[in-house]
Amino acid sequence: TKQKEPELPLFFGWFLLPEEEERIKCATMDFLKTLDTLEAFKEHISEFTGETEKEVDLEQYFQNPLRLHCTTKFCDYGKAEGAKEYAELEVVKDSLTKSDELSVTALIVTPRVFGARVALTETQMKLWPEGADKEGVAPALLPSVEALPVGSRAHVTLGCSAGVDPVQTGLDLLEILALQKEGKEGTQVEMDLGTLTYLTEGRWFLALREPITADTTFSSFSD
Ligand code: 2AM
Repeated sequence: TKQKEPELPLFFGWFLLPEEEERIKCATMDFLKTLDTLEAFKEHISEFTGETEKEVDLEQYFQNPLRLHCTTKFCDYGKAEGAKEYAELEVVKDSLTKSDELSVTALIVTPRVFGARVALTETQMKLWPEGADKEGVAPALLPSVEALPVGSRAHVTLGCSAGVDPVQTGLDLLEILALQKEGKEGTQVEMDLGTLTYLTEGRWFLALREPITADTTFSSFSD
C-alpha cells in the first residue's frame, strides 16, 4: 500500500525561546515608548492617526503576534509554490529542532507593522529559500528588491496594526531598504539604541548600535 504523504506545515522558521521572547519584547517595547514621545515622530503623527493633533500610543497601536519567529518558508500547508521541495531539502530536515542564534540589526515602524530586521549568517542563508525576498512584491518595487542582498527580507514581526497581516512586515522592510539605497533618508535622530531615520509616509528605521541576539530553535509550525 502507498504511504500517505507527510503533511506540510503552515510555515518553517526560527522560533525564539520563551525567555528570549520576553527579553526582546521588553527591549523593543521600550523603544516604542520612546518613539511616540519624540518631536520628530509627532511631526508625522497624521501618517498613523489620519489627524494632525491626535496622539498615538504605539504600544496599544500594534498587536503582539503569538510566538516571535523569523519565517524562512511560508508553505500554507502545501499550497504555496515550492513548499514540498523546501520541506524535502536535506538542510531543512537536518536543521529541524536545532538551536541557532539570530542577530537583530535594526527595527522598523510603519503605520502597518513593527518589526525587527534579522541579519542572516551564511549558514542560515542555506535555509533561506531561493526567490523568497521577491515573493508577493509589487512589480514596481521588484527592480529595487532584486538589487538588495539576498536575505534582506529576513525579519521578526513584533506587531501589526489592526487588520494588517504579518506578511506585510517583510514587504515594508524591503521598501525601507530600497528607499535607503536610493538615498531617500529624511530626518535622523540619535537614540540610545542607535540612529533613527525617517523614510516618508510614516516609515521609521532604527539602525541598532549593537545587534540584539536571540536564541532560537528551527522548526515547522501548523495552526
Ligand atoms: P511574518 O513572517 O512576516 O511574520 C504565518 O502567517 C506566518 O507566515 C507569519 O509569520 C507570516 O508573516 C508568514 N507569512 C504569511 N504569508 C506569507 C507569505 N505570503 N510569504 C511569506 N511569509 C508569509
